[in-house]
Amino acid sequence: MYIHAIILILSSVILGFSTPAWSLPQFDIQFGSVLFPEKGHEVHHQEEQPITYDCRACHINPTGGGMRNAHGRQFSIERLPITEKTDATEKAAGSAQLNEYLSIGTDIRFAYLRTEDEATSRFEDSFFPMQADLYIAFSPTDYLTFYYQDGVEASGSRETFVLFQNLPYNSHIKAGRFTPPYGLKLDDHTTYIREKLGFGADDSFGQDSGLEVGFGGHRLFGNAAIFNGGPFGGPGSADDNNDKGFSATGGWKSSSFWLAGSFYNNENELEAKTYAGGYAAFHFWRLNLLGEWDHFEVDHLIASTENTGSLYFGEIGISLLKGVNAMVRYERCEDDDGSTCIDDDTLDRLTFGFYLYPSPFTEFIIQYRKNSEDTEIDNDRFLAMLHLFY
Ligand SMILES: [Ca+2]
Ligand SMILES: [Ca+2]
Repeated sequence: MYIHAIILILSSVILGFSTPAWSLPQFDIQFGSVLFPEKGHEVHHQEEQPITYDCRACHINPTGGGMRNAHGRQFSIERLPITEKTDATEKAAGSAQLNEYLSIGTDIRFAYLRTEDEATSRFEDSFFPMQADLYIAFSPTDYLTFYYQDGVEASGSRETFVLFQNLPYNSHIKAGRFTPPYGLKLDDHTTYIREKLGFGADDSFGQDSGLEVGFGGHRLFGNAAIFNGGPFGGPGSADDNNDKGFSATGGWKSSSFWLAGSFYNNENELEAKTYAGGYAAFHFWRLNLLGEWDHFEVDHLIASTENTGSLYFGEIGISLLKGVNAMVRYERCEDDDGSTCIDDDTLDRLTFGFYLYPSPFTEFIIQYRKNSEDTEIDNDRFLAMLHLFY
């Protein structure tokens, strides 16, 4: 069994491609009160860890995304799917923990994308594997984890780091290659709040090499990182100057309300980028509300031009029944000279979608996105995606 896992890992390392998975803040806010109640002791959080409403409740990476921890796996068989948990799925979830020290995980996303004729997307009518990643985590002690991600698709972006964890105040130190902490960190890399800020697929999801520190308390959380920030940044890039990129995010999360802020600064010989923003989430009844606002300033140093603008994101999700969610999402990008916002001729977006969890470890997404421009063109988009995760 272990030999098979190692062979699989080695072969994916040799293939040398990968893409990161991202966290789902929707889950945090939707299920916060169920999984992490304010009072009393509950369920499946690891006993040695304090209850936190933050990404690290379910992911090994404290800033979210990628491999799930034991609690995340338990959540994905118990709370998420339409079907009830069985002994078989419990056993399957548990088998991710290969032994006391070694655990594995995976994300596979297979998508179908269709766009209207006037869209600039090359995925006009395409099936494609968006992601096929394998994770491995080796934790020789409670305080140390070696984290590896590799797979096919989206070459050049893999999170790989050493993590010192369970430090005082549930804090951590991370050293390696990772996506710097900023904003809601949605799983959808095409949202403006990711794509327009350099956390999209064209920018290797913003990954860079550096150091991060953070903590996840019962309600307060914070994460900060320094990274190379080179003009040709991205995974594995070296730094040819003395400037370092910096980002941080932090705030307050309870089981039904979040309020947090983010900051990002990165200067190199080509450009200087500064972002600041806030995000919030709210849960009541069957509804989840998520919102993020970001202000950005990009100085193009060679051309001596400057562009400032704002990004707006709002989402309302509703849990129709267990394992069946619907959402509507509004996005807007506006800036001074159009160099950030209008490169794809899109200013406003409205996205409608259904998120189904028919069985454990399975997600099925269908989405329709209406793109609106000052000069209207036919560029709406339809997405269907099967996502298997473990
Ligand atoms: Ca630098
Ligand atoms: Ca349009």
